[in-house]
Amino acid sequence: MTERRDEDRQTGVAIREREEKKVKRPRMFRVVLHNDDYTPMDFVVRLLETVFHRTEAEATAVMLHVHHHGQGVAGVYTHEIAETKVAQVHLLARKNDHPLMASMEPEDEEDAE
Ligand code: TYC
Repeated sequence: MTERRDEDRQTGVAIREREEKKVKRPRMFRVVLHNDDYTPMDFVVRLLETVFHRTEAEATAVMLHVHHHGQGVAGVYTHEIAETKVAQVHLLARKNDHPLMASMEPEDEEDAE
């Protein structure tokens, strides 16, 4: 929303605008894991299970995808949750002395990168 005209400042219109905004679904963000040569495969699988609630089969498939293609999607979340997941990955990785990297990107094509 940009500028609002005088008649839009009337109470009824303002309330309707807010109600319409409330039901819009939030922008979603992909949390991306990046490959490296040092993080153990088993660590990445356990992390996908614990942080991203993947089953062992899903976690293994995502880990192998990242290993072979350079990066892969761990999960899709709202902005704040995605930020938290990225921070959790980095915290867990550093605590275990692994260089594992994660990032987030908007799911929508229009505002991507
Ligand atoms: N390439 C790593 C290895 O061979 C495994 C790995 C997978 C690392 C996924 C990071 O996000 C990653 N041990």
